[in-house]
Amino acid sequence: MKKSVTLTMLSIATTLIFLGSCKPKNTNNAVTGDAAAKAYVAPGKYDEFYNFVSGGFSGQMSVYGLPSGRLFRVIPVFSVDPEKGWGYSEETKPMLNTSHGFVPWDDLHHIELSQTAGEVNGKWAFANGNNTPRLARVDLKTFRTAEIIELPNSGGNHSSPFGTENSEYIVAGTRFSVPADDSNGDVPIDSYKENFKGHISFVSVDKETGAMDIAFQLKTPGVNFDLARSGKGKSHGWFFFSCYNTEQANTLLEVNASQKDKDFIMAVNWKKAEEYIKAGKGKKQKVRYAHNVYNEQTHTATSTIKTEVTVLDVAEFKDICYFIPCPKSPHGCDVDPTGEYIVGSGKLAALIPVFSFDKLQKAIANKTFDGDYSGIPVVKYEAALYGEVKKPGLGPLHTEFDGKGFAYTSMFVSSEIVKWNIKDLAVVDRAPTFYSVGHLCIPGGNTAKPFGKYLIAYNKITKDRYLPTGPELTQSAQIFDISGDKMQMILDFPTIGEPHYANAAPAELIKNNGQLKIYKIDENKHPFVAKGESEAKVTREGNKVHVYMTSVRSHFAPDNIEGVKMGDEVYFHITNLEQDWDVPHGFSIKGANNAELLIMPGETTTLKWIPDRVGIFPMYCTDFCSALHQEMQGYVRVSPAGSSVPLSFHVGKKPAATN
Ligand code: RUQ
Ligand code: CUA
Repeated sequence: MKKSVTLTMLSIATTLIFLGSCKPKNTNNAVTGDAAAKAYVAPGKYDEFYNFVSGGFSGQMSVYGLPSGRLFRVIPVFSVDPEKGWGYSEETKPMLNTSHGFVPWDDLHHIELSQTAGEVNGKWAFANGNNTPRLARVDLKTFRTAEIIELPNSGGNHSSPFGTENSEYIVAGTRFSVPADDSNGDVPIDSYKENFKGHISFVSVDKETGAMDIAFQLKTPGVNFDLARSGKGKSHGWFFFSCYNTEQANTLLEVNASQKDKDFIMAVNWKKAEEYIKAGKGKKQKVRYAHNVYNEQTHTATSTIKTEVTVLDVAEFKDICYFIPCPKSPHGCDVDPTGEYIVGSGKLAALIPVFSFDKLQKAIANKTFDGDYSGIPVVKYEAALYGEVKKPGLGPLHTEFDGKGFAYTSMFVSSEIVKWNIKDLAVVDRAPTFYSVGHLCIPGGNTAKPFGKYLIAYNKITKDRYLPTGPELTQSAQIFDISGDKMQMILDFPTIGEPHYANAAPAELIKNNGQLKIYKIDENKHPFVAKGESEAKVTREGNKVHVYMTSVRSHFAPDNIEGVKMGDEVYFHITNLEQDWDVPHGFSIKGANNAELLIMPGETTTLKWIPDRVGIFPMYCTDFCSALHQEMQGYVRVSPAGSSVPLSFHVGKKPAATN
């Protein structure tokens, strides 16, 4: 007994030492020669790439320029953003609805840009919500979140949003296995092995509109799915998922899920799964999940609760899923641009296994199996292995490719990027990062066509890199020039939240994809639009007061409103009449338990306000829109309940009309 306790303690200690990070030596030799010039984008000049970076626990996506590292925009996705009224305006609140109600935050880890024929196409950016499992689609014409779909049967959507080479599907693999939504969840946690299941959602994406739908789910043994990549080229039709906790532990995972020498990469033949679904082999399951869609005509989101999903139990279909042993607690699972090589990054492994798609196919055909795991065949390690990268460094996490025959793997523990040759698996270069690098991004580095010029490391720790800012220091990214044989660090830049993964696309592709500059006022189908000042009005229905308000440089119409009473609910529906690019107006009113609105040209947006006291309430435009922005203001008079002050409104000398 005593011995086993000591052993456990020892193994905890080793694990902790191993997982801690060390600071590389030579911290001052990182930036050399012409580095600054390579990251310099002169004022007024454009960057070469857009970099879409996850905000981690901020729940948002940020957009930077490469190689300058300049921050262009924070796109609110899963978290409310008072700056843009996201989740505060009546129109956007439904976007954050879930089967649990309004969930105003999530943990956004990964970004996937939509693809055509294995290449980034500049249409959409997908993002995962890791907490209340969700998948989001951002429209790159508007840089706004256009759709969010919740994922049933899931707990923590980490293995997501990775997509196929034509974005036929974006996958969402559960990190936490949990009892299925339609089973009795009131079970002992210790019954993990019997009752907990994994689910992977295949979410289809409409080629034209981007509309998402859960096409089907695969029910799998209860393990933790971590990352994933689709096959491409020759391996199109397959998907690969890294799995840890194949020990099926439900407590103290840092020890109990680190027992086995090898966990798995799960290879999924999704084309086969698709055939079974088409043949009606899936089981319909009762579930509840929210599907939220933003409509650009009505400028309004709707949230629908859906109640059914189609599930295939992979144990019942012998040719959908195969496990490939992978040392040890694999995190990243990455596929090279040709689709032949599958790289597993075991956090606790001292080497990097590279699997061959051709060998895997042969092993499956010849049934070169090592038994099964919960009814799923386990392919013999050597039978699928192309080779191992020896002594790469400590704590391999993620790999990206440059399209020139090289792979780059992040080493969390030894804080470095290791460049290696995909063919002979020889390490050819190492560059220190500062510190504890997580994901890497090479523009297009996850696709069939990488733009192998820059590599960005997203680091977990910065320590002495920036001026201190209290107990928490900024997270950071570091850009390397990888156009030569040796990697050269050219820039550090701080990031919002915690950057996990990122994708990048050529600036030309996004810039020329038909960027939306204004919403056309004639096409505005918002039910409370006022298409000109003559349509501005205030109406009352019971205790609901609707203000049809317009904004134009530099006044609101109406800007004086009387006859609002205690007990009323006031809805300010503000239409921005401007039809010029980049002329938003803002709106705010004193005491609103809410945020500002930021209304784009031609758009209508609504702020709900429940007055809490009698008096005069100033309102004003929050966005500096013109020389007379500071004059863009008005008043609302609130009278006691039951008061006889009539509802009236005006702007300028127009007589007060009543309604
Ligand atoms: S993770 S730092 Cu959430 Cu993608 Cu590897
Ligand atoms: Cu409108 Cu300031």
